[in-house]
Amino acid sequence: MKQAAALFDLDGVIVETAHFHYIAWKAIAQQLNFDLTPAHNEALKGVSRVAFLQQLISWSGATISSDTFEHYLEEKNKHYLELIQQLNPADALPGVVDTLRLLKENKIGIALGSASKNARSILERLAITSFFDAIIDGN
Ligand code: GL1
Repeated sequence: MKQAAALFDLDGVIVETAHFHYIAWKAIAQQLNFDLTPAHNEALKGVSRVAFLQQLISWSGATISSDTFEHYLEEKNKHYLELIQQLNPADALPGVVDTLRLLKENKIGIALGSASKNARSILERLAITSFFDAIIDGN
């Protein structure tokens, strides 16, 4: 028997997190003496953390060690996790919770597909984790 399911992206679909990622990436870019603009950020939306940093380093022309690379990844994520502390259930984009509820009532499977490694933390902040039958994230 075929079963219907709905698959959601996270960033920009369930909640607007792009500005938080941008603030955190911009702080790393500054350390590389690179001015990360909203246009650069837009071009990398949906790109994984590692791939984003690789592109940032390429744009900046900097050469860094693998230890520094790892350090930047950690620093960016620590900053991002601090920023998303301000998210709460009211920040789910309009219609998201109603749609999830409707899908649940109609026994339609609900899945999340996101490149973000913080997807579970975001769903928790929005208090909507229990709607999801499957979570496929950057991990
Ligand atoms: C990663 C990047 C973000 C963004 C998301 C995809 O998130 O760092 O800039 O491109 O993937 O929505 P995260 O750091 O949460 O794994």
